[in-house]
Amino acid sequence: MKSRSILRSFGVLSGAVIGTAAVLAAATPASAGRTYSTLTYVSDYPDVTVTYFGTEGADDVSVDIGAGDQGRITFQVPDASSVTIVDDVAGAPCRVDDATTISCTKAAYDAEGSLRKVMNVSAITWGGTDKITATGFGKVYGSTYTPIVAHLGGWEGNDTITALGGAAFITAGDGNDRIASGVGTANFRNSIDAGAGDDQIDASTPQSVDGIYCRSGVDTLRRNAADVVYDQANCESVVVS
Ligand SMILES: [Ca+2]
Ligand SMILES: [Ca+2]
Repeated sequence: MKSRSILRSFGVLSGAVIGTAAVLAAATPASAGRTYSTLTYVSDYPDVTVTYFGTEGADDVSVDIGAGDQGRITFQVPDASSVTIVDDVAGAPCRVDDATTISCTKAAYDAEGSLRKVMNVSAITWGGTDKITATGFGKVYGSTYTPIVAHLGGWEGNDTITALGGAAFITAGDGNDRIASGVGTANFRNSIDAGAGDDQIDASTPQSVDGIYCRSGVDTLRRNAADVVYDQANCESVVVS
């Protein structure tokens, strides 16, 4: 375990800051001057977005969205010296399990008796060569069962972002990134935005339906016929399988 003095933080947006397009609100010292306003999530009260923020260093974070109503959402950061919850909904769906693990229920009642459901889960890392992995096929019950969407953001650095589970929304940002989109979930199109850089995108997993931006740089894309490429001209090498 590395002994670097890094504040790892993690938050649940409270109802007070979840508007029609809420912005990440947990107080994490990323680089000075970074604009959080580029990240928006549509999440109306009483729905909740749970967000893990990495650091400017090389992060390795995985999130598993468990199946079933009692399944937990688990973040693991194997090389962290500690993990911290910086903001939580009253009723506390999240807890620190150990020095490298935080887990959350999919729903919890707040002090006013409102059931707060987690509809979106995010793992955001900044600079550094980061690894983000999402697994699971978790859904949350409302009037119907709805997939919990994993938002995975790598931003700068040469990142490896892998979504092996259900609904995924991947934003790789700058850097030469390796992106893989897994099987997806019914009635939801995974979203992949590779950002600038020479990226390798694998959206070819059977049953996954992806919407893809290659962006600038020399990109390699593997996809299947059901996928939609929004900027075909920016995808320098494409294999359809
Ligand atoms: Ca990129
Ligand atoms: Ca390109």
